[in-house]
Amino acid sequence: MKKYPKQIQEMYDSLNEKQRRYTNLELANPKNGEYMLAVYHLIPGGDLNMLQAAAEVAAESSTGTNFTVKTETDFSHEMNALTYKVDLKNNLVWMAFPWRLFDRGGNIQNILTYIVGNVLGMKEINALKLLDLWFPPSMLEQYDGPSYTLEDMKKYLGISKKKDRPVLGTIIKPKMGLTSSEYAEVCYDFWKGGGDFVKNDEPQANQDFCPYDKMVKYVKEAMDKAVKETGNKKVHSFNVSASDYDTMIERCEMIRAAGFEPGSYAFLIDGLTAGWMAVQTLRRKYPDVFIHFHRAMHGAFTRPENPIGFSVLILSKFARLAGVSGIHTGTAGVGKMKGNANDDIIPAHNILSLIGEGYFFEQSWARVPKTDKDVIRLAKEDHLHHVILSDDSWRGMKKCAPIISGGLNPTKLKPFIDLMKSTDFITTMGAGVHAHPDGTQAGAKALVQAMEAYNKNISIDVYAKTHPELKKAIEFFTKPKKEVKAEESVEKAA
Ligand code: CAP
Ligand code: MG
Ligand code: MG
Ligand code: MG
Repeated sequence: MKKYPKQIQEMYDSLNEKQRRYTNLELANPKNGEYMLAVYHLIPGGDLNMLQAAAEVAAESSTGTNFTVKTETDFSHEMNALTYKVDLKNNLVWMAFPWRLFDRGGNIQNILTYIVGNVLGMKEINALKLLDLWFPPSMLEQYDGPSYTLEDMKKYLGISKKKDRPVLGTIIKPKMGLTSSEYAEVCYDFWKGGGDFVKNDEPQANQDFCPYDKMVKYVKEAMDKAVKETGNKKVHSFNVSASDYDTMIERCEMIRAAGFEPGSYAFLIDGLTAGWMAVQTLRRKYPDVFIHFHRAMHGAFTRPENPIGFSVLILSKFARLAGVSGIHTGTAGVGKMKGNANDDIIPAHNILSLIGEGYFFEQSWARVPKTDKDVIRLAKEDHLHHVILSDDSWRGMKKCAPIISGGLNPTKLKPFIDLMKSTDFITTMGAGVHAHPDGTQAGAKALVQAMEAYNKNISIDVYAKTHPELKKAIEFFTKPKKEVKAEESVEKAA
């Protein structure tokens, strides 16, 4: 009998018996707490229609395969993922995943293996991109969420809430090739110039010209010297990514044994190339340390023109679920990497807020009773005022901080803050500091001066009149340079 709009009805009637078991366009209440919900952009492969292709994806990403098998049971059918809504105009499908499918105890890699695992390689799709996810409260409780947050780091650095500002950071450049002592020298120069935070670059490990133990030792000496001379606390984010668990832990323990006081060091992990097991291991083993997720390789999945993969929002939400303290979320095109507000700012706000807007789902990262109108109103505003996030564990999962880098320099600080409408992030400028005509210390001073100008609501051009390092930075970074004009990124089918 006729149930759905004509085109959908025809597609529904075309489903075979197996595909019907992975389709339920009348799912009463997807947000009943039993399901993790997902939205994919999907273009069918071969001669399949949207519902057929979606059913094949739902099968492969939950309990099924390409045929019905004799071993299925009534209970296994209850664990089927279900297509529950389609938007034929925009090639979108909504899918409900029984979250009991997932490994108990809060395992991210397990979920990804389902929802962006085999399905990305299926012949039944020509395009499949996971755009947004919604986690039910009953699932959130299984996951760690962040422990040491940007709040803790700002407190350690003495950044007051009243005069909030981003943590001013750099990445040591050249990306690779300095000896351990040369590396530490550059750290000292940045900290001496007034910077807060230095990170290893994403490939830093135990290279023969920069032995890890020597790098740790000399960074400690450089930090002690800079703290003494500036009177300010400093932080260094050490890349602890490694070939195996033992080596990663050995690097963490080496840092902790080197005498760094709690709060003065973070653990950087190349989350995609080292893997989610490494990310979650660090979160569980070191809840007192800022866990810094670098997302090298994410472009293979997230670039807007990639039809197969997942969005920056997906990566960022999983980082918060895993309990990462901060993750790179992109400069929304202000810097050198591709991206735009849709791609980068929405994720940044989502992982900061207690109730975050996604592309399709409003995600409450806490058990905020719908009746608690006050908390909901405050939570919606919180990424501006942090009114209740001073200790958001009170209500649920703590915030995860956006870390913004990729081609930024002091002239781009205000433009990015204006786009972000928040100073709740860490900025790390590599070339933006070390390419300064007068070197790293001047580059750091220029960054600090750009921040001062912002806080005083003075344009950097005016402020530069009395701040030579900023003046030189403006001249250097704004002189016309052949920029790779990124063609308008494919508007997400949001
Ligand atoms: C930035 C950076 C970061 C990229 C990563 C680099 O250096 O250190 O790894 O920003 O991109 O290696 O390019 P610059 P994203 O400041 O010199 O550009 O932050 O988008 O993940
Ligand atoms: Mg299989
Ligand atoms: Mg880098
Ligand atoms: Mg760079």
